[in-house]
Amino acid sequence: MQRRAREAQAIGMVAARGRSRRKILWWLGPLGDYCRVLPGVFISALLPTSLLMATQQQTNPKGAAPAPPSQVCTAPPATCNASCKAGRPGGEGEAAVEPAQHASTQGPVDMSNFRYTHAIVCRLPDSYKSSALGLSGPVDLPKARKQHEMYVASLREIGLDVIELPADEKHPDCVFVEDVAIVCNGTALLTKPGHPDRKNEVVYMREILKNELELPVIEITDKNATLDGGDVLFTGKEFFVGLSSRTNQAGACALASAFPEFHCTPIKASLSVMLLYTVENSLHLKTAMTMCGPDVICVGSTPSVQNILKRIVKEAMFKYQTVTVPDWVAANVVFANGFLLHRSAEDYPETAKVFEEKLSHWTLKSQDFSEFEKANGSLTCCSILIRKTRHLKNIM
Ligand code: CIR
Repeated sequence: MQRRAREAQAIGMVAARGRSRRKILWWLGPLGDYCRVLPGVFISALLPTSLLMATQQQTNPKGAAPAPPSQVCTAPPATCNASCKAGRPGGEGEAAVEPAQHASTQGPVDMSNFRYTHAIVCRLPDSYKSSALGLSGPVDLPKARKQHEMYVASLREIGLDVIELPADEKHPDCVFVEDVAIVCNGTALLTKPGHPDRKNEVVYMREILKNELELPVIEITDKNATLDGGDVLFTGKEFFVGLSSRTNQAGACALASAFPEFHCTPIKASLSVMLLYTVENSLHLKTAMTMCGPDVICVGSTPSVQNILKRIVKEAMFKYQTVTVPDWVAANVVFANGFLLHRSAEDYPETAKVFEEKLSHWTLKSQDFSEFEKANGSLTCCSILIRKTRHLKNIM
């Protein structure tokens, strides 16, 4: 591990200095205080559900300005000790979804949650070609490396300091760093990858997050929890967690506990999408939908994906617009610092057209990614985006 850390430095990684602290909670209402301090189970025992729901509606009406963090509290199930609806994942149901024609015309937008300073990526090991999970065709390794280099170059053009980890031959899927850590508000949560072959990928990531980026790192203690970062959709205001073959309810609860300042809603994301489109059941929630602007979700048009979107919209605490693309795999985009990195016209011509038409108010960057899709990988999978906030001591 130490050897890999030294290697990483040697290949020119940019290691940011200065400590990050948890976001300062600048406002806490009385109910918010209770929600943070008392275990959720205790809260739900104290207050009737109707009161909790009423409070929730009062503080977070859809379409209204977001309530300050911590005002959000839903009655959690007995198994979950966090502000999380993990006991009742979003089910089937109708919900209104508004298409975004031109998101930039919707008034002032808050970009702050989509501004980043750093990205962590990992180089591609040779073992990827033969041993990556869920391979659906022969990988052209030199082509894959070229595509990855372009991807990293794009992240740099977006203005990010890119920390490039050396390839780990023992972990053929190590290039998909997104799955092993979730970084939000200056705090990192190390995940518990749902596939046994990927569990040890967290070892090196822990080292980098703690010692190079100097981020506070939260570990999941529940031994039954599984959580892949690819199942975690952060909208800038709340989390949705796909319950999939890789992520379970205990994993969703762990996320909710790690980031109590945000509402967290588990969404059953597995069934139809996976059965229809993958052999190996390794698809994540974010494969078929990601943020493509503040409050705008980019989503595939297939019925099963639209069904998942409906559940999200129905359960959401905030209102979102959508951009629908014909190729559901190409709905996975990286939105950062006013740039939108999306699948190229060579990979998905129809979807690329939609981006040109509807999202050209962002700086569009297109990316060939065919060799990663062969292992169920998509654009967000290959990086962890981080915003290093100012040192707390410096601003106090
Ligand atoms: C796996 O099955 O774990 C990898 N072959 C693909 C991981 C893709 N990651 C992601 O969607 N976040």
